[in-house]
Amino acid sequence: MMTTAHVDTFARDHLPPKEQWPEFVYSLPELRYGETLNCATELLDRAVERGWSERTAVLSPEGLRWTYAELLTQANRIAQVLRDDMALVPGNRVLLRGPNTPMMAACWFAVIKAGGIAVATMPLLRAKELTDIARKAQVTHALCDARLADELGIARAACPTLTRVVLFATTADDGVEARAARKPAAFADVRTAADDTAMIAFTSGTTGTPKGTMHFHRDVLAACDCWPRSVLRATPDDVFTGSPPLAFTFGLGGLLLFPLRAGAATLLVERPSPDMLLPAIAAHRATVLFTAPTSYRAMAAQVGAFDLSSLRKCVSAGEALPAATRKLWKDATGIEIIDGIGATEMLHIFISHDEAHAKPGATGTPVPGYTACVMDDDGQPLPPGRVGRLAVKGPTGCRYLADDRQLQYVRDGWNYTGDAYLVDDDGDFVYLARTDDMIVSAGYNIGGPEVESALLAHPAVAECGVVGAPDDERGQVVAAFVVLKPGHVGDAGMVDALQRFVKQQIAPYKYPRAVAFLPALPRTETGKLQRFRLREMAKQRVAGSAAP
Ligand code: 3UK
Repeated sequence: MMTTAHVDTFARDHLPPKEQWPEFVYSLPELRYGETLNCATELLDRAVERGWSERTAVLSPEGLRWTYAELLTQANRIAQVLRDDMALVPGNRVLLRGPNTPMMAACWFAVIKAGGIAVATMPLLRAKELTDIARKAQVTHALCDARLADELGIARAACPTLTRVVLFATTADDGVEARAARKPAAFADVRTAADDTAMIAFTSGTTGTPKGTMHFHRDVLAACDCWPRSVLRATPDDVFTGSPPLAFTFGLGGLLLFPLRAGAATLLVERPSPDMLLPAIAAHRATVLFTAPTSYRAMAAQVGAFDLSSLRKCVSAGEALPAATRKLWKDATGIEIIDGIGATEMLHIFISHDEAHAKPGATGTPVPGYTACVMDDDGQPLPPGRVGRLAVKGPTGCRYLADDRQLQYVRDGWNYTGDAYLVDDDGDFVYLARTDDMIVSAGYNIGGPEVESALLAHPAVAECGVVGAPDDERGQVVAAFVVLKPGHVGDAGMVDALQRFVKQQIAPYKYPRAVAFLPALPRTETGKLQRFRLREMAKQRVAGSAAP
């Protein structure tokens, strides 16, 4: 039995019942953690003990640079602001709100050190979404970047439990920086149990109320000790950078936890659009890049103007990496992208490949520590070549905060990610679509991403999204929404050219019978295409007679 350090037992009280948990597998020797474990102690205090105190830990393009010792001290001081000024007790939930900055990183560690539970939120969230999250997680405290304080202020009125809010990125005397400066540099981290909840990450779901996924201290370290060790293999000389927000577990791992676990540095960019990221990489000689497929496409067009010779590893996740995008980036930079599928429920990446084993169109193989399987609708494993539901298990897994949808994500000990996959003859896992997004047209199953991949290979196509549109005759037809590159015109001739092009690339029955042109595609803050929006558009166009 592990002894919890949580005085506020909310998280433990709202875990799903044990019998609804996935099976947790600790097959690797590096995953044997002690029963008392604080992941912030392991990542920061141990880094300094290891002799990394003078190495750079975090940087910003604005010129800020903190060593491991400085980051540790800042986190220790903020932990005391939480405990002594804000009356935090272990187990309280602390909402974090801010763009990716060194202060946001220090605040994350401060919460964990003080035994709090970090509830990081995406910068673009509005009051309504913040309210949903704060109410669901019964958030008691918040540390918020002063520039994003307005929406949180509105949300607060509807969140009775949220009584203590302090702002950072401010010189105000009652702000985090000024308060922290008045605290001693040392702090004794709360000795949490390995199975105390360290963080609640909310999914960027498109339907229903957001789902909070609960991750323990040992889960955070397990994420650091699986994919990063076996696939990424960073060194202390690496400089990480990229675009995903720290509130998205792709960003938390890739831009904070993994670099620190490796003794490396992380360059945190506040507004990481391609035109900000590229000069930042060049100026700081970044070596490891994390971003989404759409951002690789956008950046590929601009690389010529920048010295990217420092880059050595480029990681893509969040949605499927089209073969055309992999090629575009390789042609532009010479670098083979590392693709990996991860999920908020799983904390990070569980199927991936390294640079040497990249295969266009495939995600890769299960990351050591994880097992993956393609199942039929009854939960029976399917043979290679057959499309089914992706199921995985490993040292991390799904525990929703007070949510019946636990029963959908976890069955028979497996985590079902909601993705349609097949295993090819080489044993590589190939993504088809989200299970709910498979297009069924005249009895054929078609994955939108495969058609998108084909379209992206056409020189006039900048971006595209393919969904099913309702059709009386065929049930659904394949409908493509295309963003053209500058200088191309979306006329009937272009529709015809794109349709013929797709028929040459993949089985002709998959070609888009409907093609429409858009100035931009609807995307989430995490770079994911919002297919439901495209489906709504497709439906409306059908209803208004002419298909898209
Ligand atoms: C999709 C992919 C194909 C897939 C995430 C890396 O995306 C992350 O988490 P989310 O909870 O979404 C999970 C879903 O996104 N997906 C992600 N990566 C890929 N599909 N190829 C990929 N490489 O549908 C999955 O079920 O937002 C990614 C690390 C941490 C994460 N949270």
